[in-house]
Amino acid sequence: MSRNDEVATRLEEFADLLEATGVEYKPTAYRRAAENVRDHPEPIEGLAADGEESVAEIDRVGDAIAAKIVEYVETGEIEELDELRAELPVDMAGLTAVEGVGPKTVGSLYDALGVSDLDELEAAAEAGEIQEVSGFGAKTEQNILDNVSFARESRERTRLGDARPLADDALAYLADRDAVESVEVCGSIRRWKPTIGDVDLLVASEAREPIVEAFTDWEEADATIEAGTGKASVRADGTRVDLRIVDPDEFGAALQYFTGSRAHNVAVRNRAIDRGLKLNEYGLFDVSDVDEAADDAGNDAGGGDAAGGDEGDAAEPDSTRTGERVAGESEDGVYRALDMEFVPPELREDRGEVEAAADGRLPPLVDEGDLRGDLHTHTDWSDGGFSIAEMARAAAERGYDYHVVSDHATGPGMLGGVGLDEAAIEEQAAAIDEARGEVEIPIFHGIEANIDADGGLSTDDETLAALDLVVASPHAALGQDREAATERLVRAVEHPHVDVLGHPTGRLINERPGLDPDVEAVAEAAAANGTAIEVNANPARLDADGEFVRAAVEAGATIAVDTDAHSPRELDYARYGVHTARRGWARAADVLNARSLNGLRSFLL
Ligand code: DGT
Ligand code: CA
Ligand code: CA
Ligand code: ZN
Repeated sequence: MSRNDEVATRLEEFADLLEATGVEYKPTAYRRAAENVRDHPEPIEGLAADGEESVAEIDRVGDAIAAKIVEYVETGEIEELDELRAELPVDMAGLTAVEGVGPKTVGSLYDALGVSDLDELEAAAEAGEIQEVSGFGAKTEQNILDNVSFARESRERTRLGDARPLADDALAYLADRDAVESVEVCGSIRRWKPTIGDVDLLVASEAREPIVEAFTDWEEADATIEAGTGKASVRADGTRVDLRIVDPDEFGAALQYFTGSRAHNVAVRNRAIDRGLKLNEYGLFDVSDVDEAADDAGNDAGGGDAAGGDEGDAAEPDSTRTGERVAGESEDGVYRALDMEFVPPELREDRGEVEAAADGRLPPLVDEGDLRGDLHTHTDWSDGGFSIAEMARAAAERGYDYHVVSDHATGPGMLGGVGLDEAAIEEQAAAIDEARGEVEIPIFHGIEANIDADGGLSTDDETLAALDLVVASPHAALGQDREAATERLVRAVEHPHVDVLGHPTGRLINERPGLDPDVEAVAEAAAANGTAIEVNANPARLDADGEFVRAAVEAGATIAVDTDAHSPRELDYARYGVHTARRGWARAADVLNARSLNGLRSFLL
């Protein structure tokens, strides 16, 4: 965390505490200042060293806030913040993670009931105490009960979009150390799970200490949790990062083991056992000649009678190096020695991939390089920050063959006049035409229409018919029950003008769960109507998720991998979408925007 981030976080905490104690206006001022400090290009400690005036030159940072920033940089504390913390000793971040609970609610519930953390909040709601507090009702209490466990989980897991860049940074840093022969990420992050518990890194090296030392010296490491001989853990940007160091000839087996998932590993280990082999983090061993006595000396699980072992034995591997080693240096070699195809990490969830790899029928998964364009992007015509030509040019620079502009239409969930009405869409058509003359790749004029609570669209048919492509997405009424959500989405994909069902559940990872439709029913309707199901690659969404994609692919529906970019930089989100599609077993052939320009055109006919 940079000092700018750190200072911004303190200012935000200040804002929350002020708001919780009933202060008006000031919280907004602190939040705006926090945002600008966070985005400010110069290090805040340098400005603070030059004095309050320099700090106050940051936009929206007034004298009073500048003084507090200098105080913090100089002393590590803000006296007034400490006083507020003492007045309201609560886990603000944890409590406000509950959807619908803001700082004001936290303040009221602390005053009335002494609620200070998530456990106490849940207990108070379960006891029916919250609806008795003035200003609260049964509905609020039920909302808290419904959302508290989601909030608890959110606090513990990091979004892939935050963890992956951190892991990439660590990878690049470690790859640069002399003693490191190879380095890889493993764990859930290598499987591209939407959220991750911790980041796991694996290094192959003959050395140990210099690597542990380099790792704890990593610039992003805020604290060392543990530093042993073969492993170490640090905290970076609030996330735990685990490092293990193994000998180069065991790297493949360790990579296989620490990539998980546990369920996948159990299934693979059972296959090894069936073949008289033993698989653990050190390698794949032929144990058919190992006698019981020698084995007992080593370990009491699995081993000599392994060939007859059941899942119970396999769940806890025999973690010795006994037997003749048949594979372990490369991960590919481990799978090969088990007569399996290499299993891409995204598939390792024990959902049939072990059987498919053994039968040689794993699908050739879509790759990052397969995308030929983006079908869902925004410009400054709605809430994007860049012009039509700027966005299309950025797409061309990425090597794409075409670009789709799909700004928001008006409708439910569009606040502050963000969306385009029918007249504005027509006006935009002329602007798109103009941009076509300035950019070398074809630009399609699309729209992101809103799906009403009952599945209708908020833009009229005539306007939709004139557009090149229609993405339809839910933005409001996301708390619907399963039946209503399913009917709504099925109706939307059946709409004759809808080409792509955008971020189908509307979930925001760690923020709101979104709709929970019957994905098979939606997938079948999409296949029957020739409507693509979007994997929205924004790491806050990853929607549809792997499971939904799998249902879509199995139903024969088409997938669209879109970034929903609001800036050229956000086009980089594509990789999260591709790997999410891979988690759903999608091939390039399943992906609409992996098709050529002509392929896309014929789909849209
Ligand atoms: P996470 O961090 O909660 O998102 O999930 P993972 O899958 O990264 O889990 P983690 O970090 O606890 O461990 C990384 C991988 O290492 C895990 O996927 C499988 C493997 N692993 C670690 N400890 C064990 C164990 O005790 N038994 C087995 N079978 N596998 C383990
Ligand atoms: Ca992990
Ligand atoms: Ca771990
Ligand atoms: Zn949207």
